[in-house]
Amino acid sequence: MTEIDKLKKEIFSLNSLCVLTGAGVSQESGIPTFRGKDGLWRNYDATQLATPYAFQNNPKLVWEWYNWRREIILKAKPNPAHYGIKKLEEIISDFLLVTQNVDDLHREAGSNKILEIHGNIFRTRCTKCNKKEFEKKIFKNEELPPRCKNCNGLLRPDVVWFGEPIDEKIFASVLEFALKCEAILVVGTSAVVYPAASIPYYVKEKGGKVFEINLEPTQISEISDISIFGKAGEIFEKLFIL
Ligand code: BJW
Ligand code: ZN
Repeated sequence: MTEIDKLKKEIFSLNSLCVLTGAGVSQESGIPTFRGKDGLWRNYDATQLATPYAFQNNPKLVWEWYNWRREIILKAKPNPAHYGIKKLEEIISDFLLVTQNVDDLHREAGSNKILEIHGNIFRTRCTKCNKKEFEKKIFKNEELPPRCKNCNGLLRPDVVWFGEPIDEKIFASVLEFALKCEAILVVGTSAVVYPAASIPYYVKEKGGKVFEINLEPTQISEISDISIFGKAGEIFEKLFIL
């Protein structure tokens, strides 16, 4: 039996499943990941731009990066990994998708039971009055950095940067589910960013199973019951050929 067959068998016997996704899930949709050679933009390291310090020092530069990403994302379509995860939501009664991605592609693929723990790239938040707005658009270069229509405060992307806490209520819901689910499927994340990377450990500690799909081994592979190495979209296509 191949690892894919084993995973298929496990999935069809589950009553509850948590899926944790990262940038690798959207790679086949043409969206760059954060780490490795993919994570470079105009010679800037992506992880250095996703910080409150970068925004404080140069909001225009950080906005240019987010605007460039918005442009790529707006052109992108969900791939078989997004659709496969949506299918899992239909098959398994007690289901939760926890995504670190801000690109909205899971929702575009039809996922409903989803928590976006690092926010959403199309939502802005006013740094002065806190007003949030969601619009799938690209800003004109001369509009950057954008200002609040309400109070003229500086707008920021409503995403979670390094050193910033994840919304308390959202993370409480994630933990509640992680501590009761039968298994977690971790897809396309390097699992180096906390607290997201701790979620599979909570599941494992409570006796749940851990499954992983990634191009290469990660820290999660050590605690994983089934690891499948390859492109997530291609693996989901194979998983659901019934
Ligand atoms: C494929 C594929 C294909 C490719 N198919 N696979 C404990 C220890 C050490 C440090 C910390 C700790 N706890 C907290 C910290 C600090 C920090 C942290 O974790 N640092 C580490 C890097 C060391 N964490 C934080 O700061 C967090 N906040 C926090 O802890 O707050 C505490 C606090 C409490 C109270 C008050 C104040 C503070 C916040 C972390 C926020 C992360 N934000 C970002 C940006 C989001 C917005 C945006 O998109 O711009 O989130 S950074 C970036 O990394 C982004 C991602 O969601 C996140 C994870 O990356 P991901 O998704 O795993 O992508 P990659 O590129 O790393 O990996 C891609 C993977 O896919 C690879 O494995 C490939 O092999 C694979 N792949 N193609 C399958 N086709
Ligand atoms: Zn405002």
